[in-house]
Amino acid sequence: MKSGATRGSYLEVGLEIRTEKIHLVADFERGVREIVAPNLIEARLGPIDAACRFVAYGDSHLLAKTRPDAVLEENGDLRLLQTWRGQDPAERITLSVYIHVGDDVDGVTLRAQFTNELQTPVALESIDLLNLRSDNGGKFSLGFSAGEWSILRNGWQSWSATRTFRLIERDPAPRFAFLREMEENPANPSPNRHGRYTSEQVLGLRNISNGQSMALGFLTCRQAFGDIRLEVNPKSKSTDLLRARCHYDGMTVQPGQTVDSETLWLGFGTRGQDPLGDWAQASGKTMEARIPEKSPAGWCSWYYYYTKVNQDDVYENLAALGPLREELGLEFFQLDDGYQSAIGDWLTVNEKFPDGLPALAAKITESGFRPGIWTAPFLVDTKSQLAQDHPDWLLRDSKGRPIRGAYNPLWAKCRSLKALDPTHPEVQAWLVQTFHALRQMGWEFFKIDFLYAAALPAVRRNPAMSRAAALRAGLQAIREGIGDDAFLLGCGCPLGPAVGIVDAMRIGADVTPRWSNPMRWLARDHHCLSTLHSIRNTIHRAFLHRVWWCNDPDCVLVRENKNKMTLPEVQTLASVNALSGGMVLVSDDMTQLSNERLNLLRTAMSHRPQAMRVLDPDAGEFPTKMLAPVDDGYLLLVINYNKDDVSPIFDLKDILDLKELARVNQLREIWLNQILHQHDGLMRLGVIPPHGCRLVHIRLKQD
Ligand code: 9PG
Repeated sequence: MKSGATRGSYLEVGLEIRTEKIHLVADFERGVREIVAPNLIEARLGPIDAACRFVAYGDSHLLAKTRPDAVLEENGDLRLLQTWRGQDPAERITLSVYIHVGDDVDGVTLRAQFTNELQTPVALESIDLLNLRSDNGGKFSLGFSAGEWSILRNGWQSWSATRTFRLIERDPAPRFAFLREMEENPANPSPNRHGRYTSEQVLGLRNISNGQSMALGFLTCRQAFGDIRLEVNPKSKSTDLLRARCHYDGMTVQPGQTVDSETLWLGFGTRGQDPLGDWAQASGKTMEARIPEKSPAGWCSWYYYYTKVNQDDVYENLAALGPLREELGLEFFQLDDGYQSAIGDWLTVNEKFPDGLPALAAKITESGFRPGIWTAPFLVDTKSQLAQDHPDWLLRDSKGRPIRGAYNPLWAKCRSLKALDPTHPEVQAWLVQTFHALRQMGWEFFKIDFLYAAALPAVRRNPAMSRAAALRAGLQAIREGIGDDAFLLGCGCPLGPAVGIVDAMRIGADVTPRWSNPMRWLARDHHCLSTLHSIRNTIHRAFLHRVWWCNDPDCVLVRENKNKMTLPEVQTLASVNALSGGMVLVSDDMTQLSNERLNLLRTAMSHRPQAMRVLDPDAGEFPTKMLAPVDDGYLLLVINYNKDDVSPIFDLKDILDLKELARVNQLREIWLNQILHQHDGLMRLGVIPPHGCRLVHIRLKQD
């Protein structure tokens, strides 16, 4: 419902657009002066001050702060037009921002069009759809003090740390450059300073004292990586900067060409409402997310055999898994890194796999599993046949030197790898052919890894493609090669451009056969391989599951040998991954599993709901409580991250209304197989050992 219209004289001309949830106030001085959530206390921001940066005639220019022309379009959208004039006054660059407020979007959407009306190409750096700066009169508040905010920071790619922060916490950046390249957006390192946060594609904010919340995120990521930058003065707790930026990385825009920006969405909510979830739903819908009906379950070779895996290991595990297949509901059998003759040469095997790839796929299929295979399609070893044959396919720096795609101290043969340029038409054709060939051999499940390499800052063959567009083009070529019915799992992948192409996505760090990793302290690396980091991301990215794709929380390890995790740690990993509703692949030597550990796996596999909800996402890095609805009630998980025992009491009234509470039939702790009791909703969970958990089946009487 819109009740706004232009009114008054020129200088006072203004307009208002009102819906139940949003009031927008605009005028010809500043464009959108203020956006207010009328049902919330002190929830407002403005002015939005859109801007863009580009290079024309050899110089960098910023188009901002001009007095925009504001027009109320026929469909009720507000259009703001900003113009930059070139050397010849007839030549110009325009930035149009379209603002839509309406109940159909449950908030506000903003998108822009950048048009080059010069006689010469320009290089587009960035478009800011929102650029609120306190030094320019910008104001932002969400329920009084920012000291009460919980800030969700989303990492760039699969492995990047994702968590909530309080203002007193810093978002640290790893000490070493090669880690920042492999784990974070190298063009967007963690600020590592109090009050400063950069979140990729979406920022979630909640005022923890009054429950008011806001989500600000890009619905789309087809052509530009989008990020949200928040800077709060830690002393005054006032906001210095809130900015939503699309990054075009200097891509060429030809004379007469228009670039459509990604669409930004802004929404507010009170306690019990979930604007972050609303953003995710809208984004998944816009990007035509692929959501498999059933989350895959199966086996993966990596976390036991690593690169040393050989053909006999594969055959032995196939034989051991056969009898368990139906009981555990295992569908996929996935061979990971270690079979290939070189990184880049995916169709030829090394001496450890004498039967070759087609025979291997056939053998897996005969055993009743769907065969899965690992590749790192955008990485290349300089000694590979591919690099020898096509040195011109590599991504290069401005001096023409091939850039580093990955540095992995664990790869003995080749620690440093280069990256392929998927904007090169020949690379695209090679991707289609290679993946088509793998599919023809019988492989049906494709884990594609180290995908960030395609989106590293570099000089690209096609200068009209940004980093995000380059990655998406590469992923599309792979999808074309494997066909629509094959299962595609992304890993090490910047998230946004993969939505609508992959079926599943790794959403956290690799698990390790130990709870934590000393690199967290030694290298200040909060992204690194570590079971604890994997669990953290599985929890904080739970809201993306079955919305953008099927989440892959990484493998479960249940073995006793070659595993430094305690039994409670193994149970916690299995519980989080099962409860998440995402993929569950086990990665042990199945010929050596004890009955006890096999039973542990049976228990985990028989408790896989569709999805879970985090009850305390604002607990900081490590939320402790998760809940998942099941047919006859709920599964509740409570984790102890401490190094000492805890004996918590859980209040069922926090999750059940009084009617449901009266229907509680049985409370059973699953790992101990123990009946728990409640009085007036209060339930003692007993002693939880360090890094252990309690998984409670709350059964309700069915009426
Ligand atoms: C195979 C592995 C597995 C695993 C993937 C990925 O930062 N690093 O050095 C780093 C190395 C390996 C890695 C992730 C990060 O693991 O996540 O499941 O497939 O590759 O090499």
